[in-house]
Amino acid sequence: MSASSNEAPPPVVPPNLKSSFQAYLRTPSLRILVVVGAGLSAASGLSTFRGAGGLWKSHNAMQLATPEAFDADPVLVWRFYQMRRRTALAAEPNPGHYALARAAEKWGKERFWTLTQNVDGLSRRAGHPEDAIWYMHGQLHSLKCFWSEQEYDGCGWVEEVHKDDIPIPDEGEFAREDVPKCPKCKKGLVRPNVVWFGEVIDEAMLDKADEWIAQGGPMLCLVVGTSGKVYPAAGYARKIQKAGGKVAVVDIEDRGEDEKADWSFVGDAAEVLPEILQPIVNGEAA
Ligand code: BV8
Repeated sequence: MSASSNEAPPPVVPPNLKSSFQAYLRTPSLRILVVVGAGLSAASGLSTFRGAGGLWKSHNAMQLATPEAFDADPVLVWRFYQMRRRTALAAEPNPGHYALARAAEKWGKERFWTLTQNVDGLSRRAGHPEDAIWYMHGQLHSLKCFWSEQEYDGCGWVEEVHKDDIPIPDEGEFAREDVPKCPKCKKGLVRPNVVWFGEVIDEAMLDKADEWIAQGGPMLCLVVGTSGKVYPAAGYARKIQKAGGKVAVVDIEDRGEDEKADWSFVGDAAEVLPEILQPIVNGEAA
């Protein structure tokens, strides 16, 4: 093993920005709310929603992630999700996922709580403590019953599936009547258990997030790899700022201005997060 491979990777963060941010991490009883988007998984090879890879077969992901789209063409929507399940299962968590997971382990769910918009399962596979992360938009690897656009919550059947065993090819011949029926009520269709546009988000968890912010005290919203276009996820940085907290943004684009950030780290989340969260992960900032 050559000496060079033992050396830490070259720093990606400007030293003065990093030292200012890491000084703030040492604020006694600081609490951090992390809001994660598709950019965290980009280094794992998963395309983002609005980036170059955001289109799929001339469809826009935003048009397919709705109950109306599923009601109109369940085969097309299932193909979109099967393709994403397959690529997610074939991908590996990256150092950004691990940095967030290790920091959550160190500080615990009360002081380091992650809200992820991602449904790819990579945070879970990085060992992110389950009680310290909220999968706001659901998970690709979970299924539920769907009746129709009006009653899309179906009969309540839900099942976790972590293997690629849903019999729906993302290419080739497949007819509407082949879309799996709900095994419980036999009436509804099986759909991905994700929150589509226009569908409500877990009210209890939304209240929990507002209570977390209302606790006050020193707070930081760490916004990682999201274009900040989807609500309510996009609203937390402002809420924390209004409550007297600070905001740090990690994005491959300079989104600091958009978020009126106190720190804007421009770079790959897979490289930036392990570097800036080092004081938490190695126990210096307890
Ligand atoms: C709801 C699951 C009640 C499925 C998704 C208030 C104002 C305006 C509109 C609304 C509002 N409140 C509610 C709405 C309506 C709607 C909404 O927000 N619409 C938007 C488009 C205007 N919200 C809802 O419907 C939500 N429900 O609020 O219910 C209600 C309902 C109707 C009306 C009022 C109230 C439900 C939203 C959930 C939708 N489901 N996903 C699936 O995944 O298939 S959202 C989808 O977009 C994904 O979850 C995705 O994560 C999310 C956000 O996208 P991003 O993650 O930000 O990804 P994007 O590609 O956009 O950006 C990537 C970023 O990463 C970029 O900044 C890029 O620069 C950066 N990047 C790239 N590479 C890297 C990187 N950064 C770091 N490192 C890298 N290597």
